[in-house]
Amino acid sequence: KIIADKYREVEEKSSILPVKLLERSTYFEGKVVSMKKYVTNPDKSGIIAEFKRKSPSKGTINGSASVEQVSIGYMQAGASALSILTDKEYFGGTNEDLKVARKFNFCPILRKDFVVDEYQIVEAKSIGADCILLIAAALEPEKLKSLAAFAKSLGLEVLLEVHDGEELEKSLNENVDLVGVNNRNLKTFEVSLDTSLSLVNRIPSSFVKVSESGISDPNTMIELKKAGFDGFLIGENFMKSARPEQAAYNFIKEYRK
Ligand code: IGP
Repeated sequence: KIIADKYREVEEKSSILPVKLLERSTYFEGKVVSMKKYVTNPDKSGIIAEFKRKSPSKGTINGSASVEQVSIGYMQAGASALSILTDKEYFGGTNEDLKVARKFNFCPILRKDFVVDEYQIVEAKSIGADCILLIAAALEPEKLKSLAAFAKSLGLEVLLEVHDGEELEKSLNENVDLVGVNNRNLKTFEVSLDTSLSLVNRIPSSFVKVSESGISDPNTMIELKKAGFDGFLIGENFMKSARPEQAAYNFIKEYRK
């Protein structure tokens, strides 16, 4: 359903605003900051801190947070990178959110959306993203590969999201930079960390490994790190707080103890 809606959205937008216009945006010529490098930098926490107002599984998570304040605070707290939702319909995000985060932060930014078309990749680049998400469950392997190649041609990095071994095997390709294992099953919304633990050793070492979703305890992060993960994508656990940046600060402080 989300994917079908996304195809419709892209079709409408791409006919209104031609790619040529996007190419003239402020960020199109800009330098990309490597998510791969920041996530594996041992001086940083490995956390990709997410800005997410709502989700299909939880409804409203935070209706009042400021993307400027939260994104700056996440980075001051010790996050390695940012993930900004830009899907409006299901997650309450906007391209403007990512632009604001870009304006105030030098770190790598993941554009969190459901990419189904090259148009969205040009758009990601034009609003200042460094990395895009490609979801194995939503794309045919051939299409995923060509979208990944297109992202690379613009200098963007690619995070491939999988949630089982089959998806990993059929969708992994050389244009991918980071592999994210989503602990949340997108069909049932059930969260299980075993998803990450059982897949980590099947991801070749040339890829940066990210565990996504449902991480709410610094000890869990320690366990995932020991198992071989470099990166940790954390959203709700921070965003459900009235001060997400403070929640991130406390979490990272506890993790470093
Ligand atoms: C963050 P959580 O449980 O910490 O809020 O999860 C992130 O992994 C999650 O938002 C996510 C997501 C996605 C959102 C993972 N894959 C794909 C939208 C689309």
